[in-house]
Amino acid sequence: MKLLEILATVLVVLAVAGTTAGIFAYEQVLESRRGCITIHMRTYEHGNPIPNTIRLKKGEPACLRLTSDDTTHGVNIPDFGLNSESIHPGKWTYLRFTPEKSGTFSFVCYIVCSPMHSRVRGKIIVED
Ligand SMILES: [Cu+2]
Repeated sequence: MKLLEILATVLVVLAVAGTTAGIFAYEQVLESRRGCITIHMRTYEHGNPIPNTIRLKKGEPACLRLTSDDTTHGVNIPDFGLNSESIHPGKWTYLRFTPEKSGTFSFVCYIVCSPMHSRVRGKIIVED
């Protein structure tokens, strides 16, 4: 009887873990299909964000899918008054917005991530 209880518990744990992993993987596929642009944040010393320049369309909803390849970062887009949540290595953070003006704008890191933190930046080109 004890063995059956242990086996049942293991099966329930595996089912819950498998379902959670499946939902997470499915969500990632959905996000990529929704047109999210993936940006890998990196310190200046590690090469800065990749890609470093992204292109968006004015008036069209945008989705940035952010992760870090080294340490914790944060994305700030001053011209749009936007901050992402903290971006941790191996995790995904999403920043959604609709650019309502065209031009070339900077995105910068707002979390001190390295001695050259102030140089962690990229470019957003919003086209009409
Ligand atoms: Cu930084």
